[in-house]
Amino acid sequence: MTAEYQVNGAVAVITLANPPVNGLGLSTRKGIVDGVNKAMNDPAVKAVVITGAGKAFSGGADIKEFNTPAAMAEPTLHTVIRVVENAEKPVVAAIHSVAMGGGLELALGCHYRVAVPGAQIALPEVKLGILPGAGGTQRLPRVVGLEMALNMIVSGTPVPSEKLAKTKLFDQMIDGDLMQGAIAFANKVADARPLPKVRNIRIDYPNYEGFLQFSRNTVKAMAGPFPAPLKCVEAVAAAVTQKFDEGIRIERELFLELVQTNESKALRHAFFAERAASKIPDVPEDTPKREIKSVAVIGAGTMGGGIAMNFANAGIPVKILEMKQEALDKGLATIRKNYENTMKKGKLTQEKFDQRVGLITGTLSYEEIGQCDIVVEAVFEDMGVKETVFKKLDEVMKPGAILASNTSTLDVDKIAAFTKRPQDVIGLHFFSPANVMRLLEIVRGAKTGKDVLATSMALSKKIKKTGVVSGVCDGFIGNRMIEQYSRQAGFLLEEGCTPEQVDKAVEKFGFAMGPFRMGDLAGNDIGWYIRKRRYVEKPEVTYSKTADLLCEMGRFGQKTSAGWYDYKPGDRKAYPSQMVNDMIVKHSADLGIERRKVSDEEIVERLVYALVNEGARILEEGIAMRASDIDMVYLTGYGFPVFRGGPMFYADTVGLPNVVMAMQKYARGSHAEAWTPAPLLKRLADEGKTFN
Ligand code: 3H9
Repeated sequence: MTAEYQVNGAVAVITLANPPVNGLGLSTRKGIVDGVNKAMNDPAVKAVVITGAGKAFSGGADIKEFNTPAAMAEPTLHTVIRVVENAEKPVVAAIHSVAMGGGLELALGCHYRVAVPGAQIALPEVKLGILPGAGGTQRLPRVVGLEMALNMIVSGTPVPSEKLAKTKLFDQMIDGDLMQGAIAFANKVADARPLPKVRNIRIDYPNYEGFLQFSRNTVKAMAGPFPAPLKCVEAVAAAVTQKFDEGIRIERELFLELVQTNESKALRHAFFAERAASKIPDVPEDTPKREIKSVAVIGAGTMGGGIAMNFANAGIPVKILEMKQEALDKGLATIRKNYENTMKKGKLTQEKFDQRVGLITGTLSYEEIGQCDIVVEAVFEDMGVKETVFKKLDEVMKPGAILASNTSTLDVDKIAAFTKRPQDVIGLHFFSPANVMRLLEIVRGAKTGKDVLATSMALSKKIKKTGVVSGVCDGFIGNRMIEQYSRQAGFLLEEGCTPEQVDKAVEKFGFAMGPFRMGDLAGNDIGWYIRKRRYVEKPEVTYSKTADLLCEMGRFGQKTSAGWYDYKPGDRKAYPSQMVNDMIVKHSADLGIERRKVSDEEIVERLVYALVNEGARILEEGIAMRASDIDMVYLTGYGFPVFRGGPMFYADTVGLPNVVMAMQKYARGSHAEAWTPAPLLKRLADEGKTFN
């Protein structure tokens, strides 16, 4: 059992001991019930304290157990809380570090709660697409009030314990040693009777109907495709409109409904996927890391500036190197402007603004960056340019400095070979806007040192990115897959779609932006440049020429106020362009294609399954370590709908045999070669297995 029992004078202490965060799995639940029973049967024991070992009181129900028989096995969390609440001797929760979800619900079932300041208190279930299912929606409003409880439950955001000190949630805040304080408190209340129960507290909120209606309206408008937030409101409403036991029944029903939804499964998948991505089997967590106290960035363009901001935000000084004073001044001014805009929105204090701007300096001299611990190159995406830069970096950087390239497609091994220290070279592929997007593809070259990889992973965490390791190939995980998606988007234009129709279908599916609006934002010239290289390197791969024709018209996207769409000055709204649509229709005619009506379903399937098929190849080749890493890349870097869990998880939910069948159907159309199922996809489909 993963809970320990000890008697300390007249107080029994039950310590949850289920690392890493004392998740309330079956064996821990058994341990609690067992401990409470022992304490009740021991006449020497007058009171009980429940606490958690290690870094949490409890992180809540064991999420890994969901949808398995263990989740329903007795004692369930409901039973545990009932046993605690009905105990005839006082039970005190001693809270430190983290009391979340089922952990907080357990504490709410105790007769008393004491806490140290700085503990994170939350009912974060909504972030997993569910709601607190062990009484949280009924008991929290009774101790912190209806409004505060509803905010906490609908947002899932942690509140520091000291902010709740004055509510009925806590009976005492303990400044010194928690266990000493908790035992002293337990001794003090040992003889108190009747024992207080949160369930008996009346919620006093005269105008609750108006408040609940207002909450329903607001939450509905914000919840998007997720059902959980509104159900949270319904469950909390039951706390005021129903008797306690009926409220619990309603909460339970809603919980069981939500736990089965694809949205919740997708969010839980993303939770574990994010944590899995930080693990590299042959680079254990204790791998020695290099110290990063200063950073250099080569290039003060949009990308370089965004990259520099990440490090400054984390308190690390950055030197940006440019070739010309004018470009440097422009880059630094843009960074300043970005910070000013954040300050104007009230998201940055003047002090932090000064600090961050002060951490970023510029230089025109390579010699001045030589002592930096890491340098991130963000120059033009051309191997010749990269060669010049890396040869120079090899000359000037101190021994042990990490040499990183922000290349989005090029061969990191070739780049490493321009230096005499390939073990120090790595790809750090940021996504635009680099100071906003969460993804950092960490490209491991054939010779990249394990310490360099471990340092880069740690650094990604420090700058609040989701680091995902990719092997070396053209485009790495994300851009190699998006190429297949873009190819399909191009073919769809030739066959009968407009950019607007494709974008709308994909956005309805849940993507933040369709491929054509995305192209206009990123700059269509970038793809054009890369395609020109590929026409030479891989002449066998076919593309629609529409994107090239667009670029030949000078329509590079928002930056030229014209791309797949028209734009008005100072306005990012995309207006369908007659000129572009005419070009597309003419191109179809030139190819002798009779345009047809394409359904939204076909658009989505072709784009998403193109991603899935290439993802399967990437997985099979070992470019990605796991399917969930591919999902993380798409969730954090490409706007894939979170509620669908990423392309590989989505394919799993559709069923891989169904994906293969759809691909076979599309293979009967044009460009059949794009629809040859990846061997891994075919095998898993045949064996009735999934990617994840
Ligand atoms: C619930 O309670 C339902 C009830 O209302 C009703 C039931 C009937 N279960 O984040 P970290 C693992 S739903 C299983 O890197 P940190 C995590 O996978 C639950 N495992 O650490 C990772 O494992 P590994 C409501 C869990 O210090 C390791 O712990 N609770 C759970 O940065 C470290 O995680 C939540 O939603 C769990 N509940 O942050 C809380 N939690 O090392 C979710 C964590 O193998 N958890 N793990 O990769 C968190 O927000 C953070 O993990 C926490 C610690 C703040 C606790």
